[in-house]
Amino acid sequence: MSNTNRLRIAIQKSGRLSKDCQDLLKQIGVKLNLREQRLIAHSTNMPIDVLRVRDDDIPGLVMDGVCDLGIVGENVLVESQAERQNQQQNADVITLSKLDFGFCRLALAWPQELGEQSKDWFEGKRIATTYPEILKQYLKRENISASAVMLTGSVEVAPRAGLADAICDLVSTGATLEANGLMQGETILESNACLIQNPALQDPEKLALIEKLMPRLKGVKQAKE
Ligand code: PRT
Ligand code: ZN
Repeated sequence: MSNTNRLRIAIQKSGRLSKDCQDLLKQIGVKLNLREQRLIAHSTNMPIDVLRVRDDDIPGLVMDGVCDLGIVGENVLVESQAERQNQQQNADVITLSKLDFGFCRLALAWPQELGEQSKDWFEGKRIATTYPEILKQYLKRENISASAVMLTGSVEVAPRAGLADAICDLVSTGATLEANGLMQGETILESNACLIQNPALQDPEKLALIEKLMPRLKGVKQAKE
């Protein structure tokens, strides 16, 4: 449990979601001194601390109550929930809001030279991915017996390197797939960044602060529409 009476929000330290997270906090009126490369940034105008971590750590920090809120891609959240459920660990969060950044899709892809393929093609194949749990759930749902090969980076080179027959990776523009001679297939998960809360949070002052910030967040989202 969080041992501070300041609201703790986990965001990605450096990566695709960092700037949007920092901008969002600013837009809802949370002033932060982010110049220093520190793990924790204290708000100068509200009882809020921002923890800057790797995105993969954010769901667990919120589920375990180390942080009260977190901003993370649904892809990372869903994968982490499945992993924790497998280990009989608590995997509950409240999704307070889907945010309007971090859009991407988790999609299947295979070497372009093979041309269009149906789902049957995946039978018995090896699929490289950073999201093995989401992939396994999809394969189960679709009754396909294929294996997931876990890779934390450079997934798109796996077929060429002979490590896998196909991949299941995040796509936004499709340029990476194209550059690696891969053809995009079915989307198995659509993802946005989302704001999550620890469901066990009970501190009335923190809950009141969240209640105060949520309409501002809604206002920022509406202003962009
Ligand atoms: O260091 P840390 O662990 O915090 O960061 P990370 O390297 O794991 O994540 P990062 O910063 O790359 O991405 C953070 C989050 O941004 C992801 O979890 C997604 O929710 C979201 N996001 C949105 C994306 C993309 N778009 C995206 N295009 N994450 C990754 N990509 C990669 C993809 O893996 C592929 O390599 O970009 C490439 C494809 O992009 P296109 O435009 O060529 O299709
Ligand atoms: Zn990561």
